[in-house]
Amino acid sequence: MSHRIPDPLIAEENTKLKAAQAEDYAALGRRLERTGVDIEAVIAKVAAFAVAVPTWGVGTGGTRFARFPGVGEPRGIFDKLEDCATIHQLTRATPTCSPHLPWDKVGDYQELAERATALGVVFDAVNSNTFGDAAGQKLSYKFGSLAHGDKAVRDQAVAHNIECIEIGEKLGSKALTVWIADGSNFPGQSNLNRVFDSYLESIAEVYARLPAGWRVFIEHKLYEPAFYSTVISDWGTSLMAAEALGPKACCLVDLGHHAPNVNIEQIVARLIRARWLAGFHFNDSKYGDDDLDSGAIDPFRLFLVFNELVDASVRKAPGFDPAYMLDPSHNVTDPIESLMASAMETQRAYAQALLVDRDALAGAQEANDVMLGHRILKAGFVADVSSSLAEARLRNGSAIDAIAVYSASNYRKMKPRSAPRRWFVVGDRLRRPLARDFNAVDRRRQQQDPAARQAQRGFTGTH
Ligand code: LRH
Ligand code: MN
Repeated sequence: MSHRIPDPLIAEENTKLKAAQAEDYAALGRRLERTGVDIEAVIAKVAAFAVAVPTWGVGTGGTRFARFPGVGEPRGIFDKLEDCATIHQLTRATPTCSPHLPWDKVGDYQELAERATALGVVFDAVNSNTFGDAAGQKLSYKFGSLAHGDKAVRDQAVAHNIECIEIGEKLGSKALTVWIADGSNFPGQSNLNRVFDSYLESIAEVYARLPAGWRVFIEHKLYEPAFYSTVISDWGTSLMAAEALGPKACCLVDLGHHAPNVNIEQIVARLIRARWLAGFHFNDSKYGDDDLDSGAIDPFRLFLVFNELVDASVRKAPGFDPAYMLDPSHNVTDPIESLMASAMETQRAYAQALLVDRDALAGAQEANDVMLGHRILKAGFVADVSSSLAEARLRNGSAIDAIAVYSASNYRKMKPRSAPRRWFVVGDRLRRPLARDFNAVDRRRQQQDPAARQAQRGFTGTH
């Protein structure tokens, strides 16, 4: 690892905070004891909480307007793995990372798998990408991929997804996440039924190639980049597809993929009841698919989602085995700081949901004591569980204040990574619509193919 935050620095920073942490933790323990909650039972669960980091999230994000890369940007998947390892080193809540292909393509997957193991990072669900045209790709996905009108394009997209499964097998993944951008911008542009039929036909071919023990996560999204209709636009459509495919298929909920004010926790409750919940892409949003840090805008909504998840785990809901992943994008913050914050705020929502007195809540609901029910639930949300999260990190050998240690570490400056300046800060290039592609540099090195390099020049970086 080019630079690992030294453990003595973590210990040094913890020493400064230990006394206050012990006091806060003891106070929380006494407060919970009064409500019949054993804080040690909560810590045990919180310390075991895990959420995957998206490899595509450790580089600076951007929008169609501009991208402002920071110092020490990851140049490719090997750098991204180091950053994922650093996030886990300081939070002990992110043991896995979710790769995206072709963005994380390399020549030697054995080497990549060994590198991840050496860094203590495990590969989670692999994500396919048929929402952009990769270098050297024969047919364009401009008008769709798995639901494209042309069978040849659908076949190309099916082949890509099967290749993702094969690469995922080499990396130890156990699931494939399929989000497609397929849709239309104008009424009349596509036949709303035929495109879904085409999708079902294509995804069935991918489903048939799932190895034993694998699942396929179908990710719905209301709109963007399609702005009139999206083929897999909502949980109902996703559920119809999963039911058509079979038990290895299930529905992934990205919190940013719904119309404003949609009751996402109720969608989660329905998918759990139907035994089709795959898991989550946690992030937050105020308007559209803003991909902001988890819990940054509406922590109460995140808490209400975890309330459904804890309720399901307490009553041992059949088939309940959700995969937790983060999927934010970072335009103005250091991605590592933000991903640590997202992981810890997701963990906070889980801890708060663990505090809900479920028997008393059921009693109030049965008695239609509306205010009592609301207050019992809200009591979990208003509890300050910060010291229990910090205690879990401390006991897991990491930082009481992960973000303080990170900023004290000077990590970015310590990394011998020259920002691939020549690709991103050439002025005119920023005016081009940018596509999300973090390791153009990697691929170019591999391809050494002047034509591909030329094609690459138009394809620079990240969203
Ligand atoms: C689509 C999405 C999907 C990823 C992409 C990077 O908006 O949430 O999960 O493939 O972001
Ligand atoms: Mn997502």
